[in-house]
Amino acid sequence: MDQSRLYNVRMRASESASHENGGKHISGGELLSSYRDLRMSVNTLLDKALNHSRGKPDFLQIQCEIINQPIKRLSPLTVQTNDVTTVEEGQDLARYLLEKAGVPKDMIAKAYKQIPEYSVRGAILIDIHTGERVDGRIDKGVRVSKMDWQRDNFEKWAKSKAVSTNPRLKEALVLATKVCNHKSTIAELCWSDDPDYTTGYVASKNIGYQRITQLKHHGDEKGCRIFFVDSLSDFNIYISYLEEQPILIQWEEEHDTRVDGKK
Ligand code: PML
Ligand code: MG
Repeated sequence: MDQSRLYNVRMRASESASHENGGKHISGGELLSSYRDLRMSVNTLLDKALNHSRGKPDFLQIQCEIINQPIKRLSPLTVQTNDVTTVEEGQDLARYLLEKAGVPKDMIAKAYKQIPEYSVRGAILIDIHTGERVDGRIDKGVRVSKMDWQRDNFEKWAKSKAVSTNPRLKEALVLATKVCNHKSTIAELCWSDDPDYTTGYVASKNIGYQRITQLKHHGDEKGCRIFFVDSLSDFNIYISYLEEQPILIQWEEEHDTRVDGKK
């Protein structure tokens, strides 16, 4: 067995029935694992599914699959935390940051009008020129997969940046770094569907990963994940990048840059 080969390990859990049969989404998770660490990796995702604030799963699936494509390494987006005192202040800041990232103001307004209609477990894609949803995945949305950040390197990064080793931050930063690395992604807007987690973020290549401490009220189970996209001339290639391209986040202190781009 070649120990350098990695497996994509993914989990999904839902209540009442499976997702495709109308069950309520409880939890999902993604990681990359060596063969040697597979047992531990499966247990990590099993723990996540069994101890979740959205409820106890009645349907739970964990899948392991060898990765055959070359793995691309990316530096994490720069991270900044914006403390806000109300959800209104947080949402105003999110709109401001989306505009700064390159999404036209009227399209941000159009997207926000649609958010209450969505009940999607993955991400939705919105075209920045029309403000229309373009993924066509109805209530499934797009699930970004095949990505991870090895623990030692993540912990070294967190120590150097004086941020906590919060696993949610890690998972979301891995995903945002992968998504924003594609030239067709202009920005991502996200907040959690977990009722006890109010921090969300706006991310893009130019503004980095901008955490906002309140994007929803405590107790609210409605999450949001929107990718604002431009020039999707080849929709299938974009989706295949999100779902299939294996990515490992790799932080190198010597290549680190500040938000303004200087060393
Ligand atoms: C999620 O839980 O699904 C998304 C969490 C987004 C924010 C993570 C953070 O930066 O703390
Ligand atoms: Mg969640």
